[in-house]
Amino acid sequence: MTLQKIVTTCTRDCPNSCGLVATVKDGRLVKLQGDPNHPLTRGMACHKTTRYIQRVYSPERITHPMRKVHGRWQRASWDEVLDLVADKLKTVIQESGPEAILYYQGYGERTALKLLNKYFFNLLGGVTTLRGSLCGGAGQGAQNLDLGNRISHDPLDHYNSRSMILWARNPVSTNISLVKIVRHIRKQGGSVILIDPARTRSADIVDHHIKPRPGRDGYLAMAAAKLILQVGAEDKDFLENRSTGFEQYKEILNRFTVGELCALAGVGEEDARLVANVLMHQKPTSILLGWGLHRHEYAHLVIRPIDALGAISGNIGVPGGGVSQGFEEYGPYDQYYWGDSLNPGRRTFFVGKVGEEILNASDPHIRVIYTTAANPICMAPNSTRISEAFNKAELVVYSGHFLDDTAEHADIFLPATTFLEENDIVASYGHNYVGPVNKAIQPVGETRSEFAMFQDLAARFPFKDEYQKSLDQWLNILCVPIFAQGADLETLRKGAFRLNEPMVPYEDGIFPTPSGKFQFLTEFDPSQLHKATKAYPYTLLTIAPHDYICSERTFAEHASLPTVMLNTEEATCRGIRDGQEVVVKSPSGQVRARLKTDETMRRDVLVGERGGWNKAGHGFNLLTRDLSSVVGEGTPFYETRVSVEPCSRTGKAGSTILVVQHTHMSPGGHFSKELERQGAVLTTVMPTRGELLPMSSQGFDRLVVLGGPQHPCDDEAAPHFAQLMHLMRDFDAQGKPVAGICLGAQILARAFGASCRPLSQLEFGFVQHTLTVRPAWPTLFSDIVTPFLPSWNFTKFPSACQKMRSCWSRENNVPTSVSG
Ligand SMILES: Nc1nc2c(c(=O)[nH]1)N[C@H]1C(S)=C(S)[C@@H](COP(=O)(O)OP(=O)(O)OC[C@H]3O[C@@H](n4cnc5c(=O)[nH]c(N)nc54)[C@H](O)[C@@H]3O)O[C@H]1N2
Ligand SMILES: Nc1nc2c(c(=O)[nH]1)N[C@H]1C(S)=C(S)[C@@H](COP(=O)(O)OP(=O)(O)OC[C@H]3O[C@@H](n4cnc5c(=O)[nH]c(N)nc54)[C@H](O)[C@@H]3O)O[C@H]1N2
Ligand code: SF4
Ligand SMILES: [Mo]
Repeated sequence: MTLQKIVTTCTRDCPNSCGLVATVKDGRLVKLQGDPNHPLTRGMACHKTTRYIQRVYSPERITHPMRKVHGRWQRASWDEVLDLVADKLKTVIQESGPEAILYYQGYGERTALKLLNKYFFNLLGGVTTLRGSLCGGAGQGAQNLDLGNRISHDPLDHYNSRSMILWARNPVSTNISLVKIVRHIRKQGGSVILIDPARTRSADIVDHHIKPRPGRDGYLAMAAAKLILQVGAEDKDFLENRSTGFEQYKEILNRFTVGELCALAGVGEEDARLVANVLMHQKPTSILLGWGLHRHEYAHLVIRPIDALGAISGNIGVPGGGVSQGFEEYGPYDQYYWGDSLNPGRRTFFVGKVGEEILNASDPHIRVIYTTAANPICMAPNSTRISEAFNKAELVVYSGHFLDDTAEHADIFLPATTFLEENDIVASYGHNYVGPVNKAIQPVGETRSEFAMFQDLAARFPFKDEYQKSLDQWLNILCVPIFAQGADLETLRKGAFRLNEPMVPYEDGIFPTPSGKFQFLTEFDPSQLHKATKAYPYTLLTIAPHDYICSERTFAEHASLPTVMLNTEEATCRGIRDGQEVVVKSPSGQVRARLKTDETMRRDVLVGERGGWNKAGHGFNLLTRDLSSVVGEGTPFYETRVSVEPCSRTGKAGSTILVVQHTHMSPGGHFSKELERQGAVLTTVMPTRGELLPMSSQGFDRLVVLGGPQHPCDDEAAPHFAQLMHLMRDFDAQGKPVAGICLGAQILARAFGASCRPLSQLEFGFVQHTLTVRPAWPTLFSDIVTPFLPSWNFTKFPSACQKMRSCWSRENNVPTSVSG
């Protein structure tokens, strides 16, 4: 037995960028823990990552290249797919020019070597790429106006804070090393305030939770600023000597009373007083802006007043203070190797409107889309438009791990390694350390790192000599700016290295603005802020899920429906209650969901978790609007208004289905989930738990009998079989479809007098199979479950098909059972 411990860094889209130790036993990853030697994360790792081992070895992971032939995925070799891609790129460039190719680089992994992806496309001649951000653009843009260049306090400096404001940030789910700091501040007697319209888990670790109207907390910041000015507690030295525009900002403040500002922000005056008091009496205060604030069209009108509040209260440029947001994760590398200077002036598409941009593109049209580490069809706004755009392309290449929404729209699937199977270097957007990405295990199956994929692809092009270098050679080139700070590749591989960035930015009072000073917001036109309409009364907040990073999950991990949260009284007014199925509608689409009510919530928001896949019925971006923030080219996901209605229970979508389950070990799975997604109401009865089967089919439209460990003929061990067979016959007699799965299929056979017998040969594992009678499903359930049946009923579980030859219902003499 060999046991190895490998120091590495979590590269997932998370500001924590934890140092990790991977334990590998006989070549297999068995444990992932926090690295106690990491100076900031100090042995922490979240539950998502300790569970990441399941993702690496998931049976749902795609571990060999695939290509789509006549709409169906087929396994292929690396040479086959890379030849195909290279040939198509060459043809398109020759016929339409390089801009007919769109390279879409996502946020899944942002390491040093990822610069080279775009470098590849620039060597190719400069394709169409993206601009703007789905994540942080608006906030950066706004802070750059005030500070010149957004620079955040080193998180370790927050240990110097006497108080903290988590402004639109949810560290319990999204940034766990802050949790420790929050606890430290409170233990020292300081206050921590959370400002968030939604009730998140972070509400449990703070002293106060203020719930402003989304996109309007600029008014709260103004109210608090006014209160500080009213008592003369402002930082006069800073305002006089290190800022410009304060007089104009004061004029903006003078246009409102504190009461008016609080009303506009949707908070009480006591909330503004609380913020002001903490800032005045518990200095220094670190104000931490979360990414929730970026997702508004006028995000700058929220963020700039918060910066102003930081300045007025004397919290800018002081240890333990600051208005901090994030860090540049691609910052420390040699930016030349994006390759953008090779082809200046190439076309870019705004990422927040990418569907529209692709569809409107002409001269040239987009013919090839190449995506890496991204799931735009799920994660960018207005999914429907993006699907349409992807469907129009001649070739879509997807590099990733699972068959998510974007992969489903692709023609070529390039199976990528995870960070545990590759070597690299990673910087963070949450702190100042770069960390090693050290390979813990050999790539699973035929997966390859993107670095290896692009190296191999480049071998098919004339620029191969320029591009093909060893991984170490490339890291030595890309990391030159880090080496200039005293590291070398050896040091970087051993553990976290702190970049030469300030603990406390702007400490010298000099700002990289045109004036060299902090710049106040000097114009403010509130008429620009949106109003909710009666038809769509709620602002949809699709926030970070606690258990996953964005859409990084598997299909099977999805519950049947996503959950949305609404204020309890508001739900009552709409005639809906906790646990009920609802339809969430926006002008662009609708999504079915299960309602959770919460009496502590604001009444004007509906909260869901982002990242669930469209194909699993969880796609909230089917509802979101695609537009750009006014400043910073961010994506205002939260400018989406929705309505919530109870699900209609009429027609096909309202089908009422009785499900008979034989053991808690064999729940409904994909089949039942899909029925629910399509609107069926499932009533599950488990006779083995003593629950009674109904006497007849009355009140139900269909029957599903699931599998289980019982022998299909052992009536003594399972005395409910007789009643179940009676029920099956009754459903059938009433013309109501019956589906049996595994054991359910066998009982169905018995119910109609067919035999249930062992196969003539030993059955072990998967065997080749063919469809016997094709049109069974259309007559049974396919009116409600069309999307997924073809891929999994008879094709994936061949042996079950054999078993089912004997299972027939009288109706049309077709099989009525499947194995899942
Ligand atoms: N578990 C987990 N961790 C993650 C991620 C994940 O998906 N899951 N995603 C990662 C990524 S990509 C990012 S960008 C970060 C995001 O990290 P965070 O910013 O901490 O999380 P979000 O949920 O994006 O947004 C935070 C909060 O902003 C609130 N909010 C929205 N609009 C407003 C507003 O107008 N005013 C105020 N005051 N609050 C508002 C939302 O209700 C939400 O609770 O987390 C990273 N970490
Ligand atoms: N409605 C709504 N939508 C949102 C947001 C919101 O708040 N609300 N938040 C936005 C935010 S903050 C973000 S950052 C974006 C994220 O948008 P995306 O980056 O498009 O989405 P992710 O779900 O993070 O998908 C990243 C994928 O990369 C894969 N991956 C990880 N490492 C690698 C690798 O090394 N190589 C390859 N090829 N693949 C890899 C992961 O498995 C995952 O499938 O979504 C945005 N979308
Ligand atoms: S997902 Fe974030 S919190 Fe979890 S281990 Fe990775 S970096 Fe740390
Ligand atoms: Mo993000």
